[in-house]
Amino acid sequence: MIYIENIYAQEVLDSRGNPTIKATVILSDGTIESAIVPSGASTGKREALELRDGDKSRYLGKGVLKACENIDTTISQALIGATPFDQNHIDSLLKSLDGTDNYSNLGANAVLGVSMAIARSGASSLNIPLYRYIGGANALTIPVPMLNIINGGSHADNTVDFQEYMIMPLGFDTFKDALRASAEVYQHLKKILNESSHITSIGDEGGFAPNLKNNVEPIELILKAIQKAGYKPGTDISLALDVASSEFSEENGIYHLKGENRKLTSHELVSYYEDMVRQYPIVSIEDGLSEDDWEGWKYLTEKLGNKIQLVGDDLFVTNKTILKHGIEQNIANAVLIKPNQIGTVSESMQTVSLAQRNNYKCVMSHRSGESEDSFIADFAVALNTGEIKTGSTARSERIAKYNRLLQIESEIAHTQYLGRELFKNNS
Ligand code: 2PG
Ligand code: MG
Repeated sequence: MIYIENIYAQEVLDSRGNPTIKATVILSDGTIESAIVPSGASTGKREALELRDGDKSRYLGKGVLKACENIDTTISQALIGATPFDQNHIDSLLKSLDGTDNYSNLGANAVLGVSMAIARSGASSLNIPLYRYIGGANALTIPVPMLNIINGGSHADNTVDFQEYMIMPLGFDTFKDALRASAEVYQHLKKILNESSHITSIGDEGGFAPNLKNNVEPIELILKAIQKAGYKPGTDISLALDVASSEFSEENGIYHLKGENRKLTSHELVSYYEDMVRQYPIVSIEDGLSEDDWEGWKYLTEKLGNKIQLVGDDLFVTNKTILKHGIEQNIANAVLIKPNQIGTVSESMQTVSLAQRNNYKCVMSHRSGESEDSFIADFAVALNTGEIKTGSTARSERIAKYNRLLQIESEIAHTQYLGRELFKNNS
């Protein structure tokens, strides 16, 4: 019987140059696999705990040596000898070993690294791809990407309040064509920014980060780029936003758009979105209101929930209990899936399954601090999430996921790319 022979951790760097965890698992058959954990900037309050050392003499307090030590001692002691092929059992062991709801003992970064590395080692030992190992025969949907080509908010040092302006290539038959079109739009956007004397430096997720006069100008620029590239906005390529509004909400339910120098109530912000949706081909808005503004979210969902996708990120933090409350109260209609918000592979899968059973859409997602690890590409295919958000078509930590999806698409004989079908029920 094949068993886990060793588990160890290493402190490595993420795409922002901050330390993160690389967990490695060795099986008794000689299989060695690793996983690197990502890290967010605009984190939700209710996310699982990312354990940092807080020792200011190293990495400005951001070191992860304690979390590494937890892997090297407590976690490895508990898991050595176990089978790698029972992911749910492994993840339950990790959960009870930690003993808290949010992994505040061991650190969700320690736990997720091990959880992902074990899944990968299981696949590798059986000599099958990760998406097939996790998803079985049903893993065949290559997700539609949401590509973040203009960065603002806490992912860039510019005047744009909204965090992410994304394109969604819906009008294509394959992921490969969809990605090519997106990359062309990105290059045209660069030219357009250059021609209008805007800077073309990029933000954390590889999108451009120009200083613009309001939160609508990025949309106008992107629409121009889509047309210049020879595509039809709204037919070939649509738009998606991650407003990340928890970042600029104030305690009293007021949203402070600093770039536009004005303050709005939740209802006013919803009207702002309604105007945008009327005017532009926007098919999805993430975190349109803050994680604490559930009343506002109810209103937002009433107003726009049957027209566009409303994604809860900070709102649900990949947590099935919180998502369940949202479903019961008719809040949002989609959930962002970030494994490090919840801690393990199995818990992420449970949240996806709850969403899918209730007709909520799922968007697999990277974090703004990423690495070369492409686990989420396989994970999205395995769970048929149908959508993935993993940055623009620049920066290798983003491209690693897109390139992996190209590989998967070429490996599976009959994949499906559901671009045109994704939002066909929306009015
Ligand atoms: C988000 C993410 C990823 P962060 O808000 O959706 O784009 O950002 O990882 O900083 O939370
Ligand atoms: Mg978000």
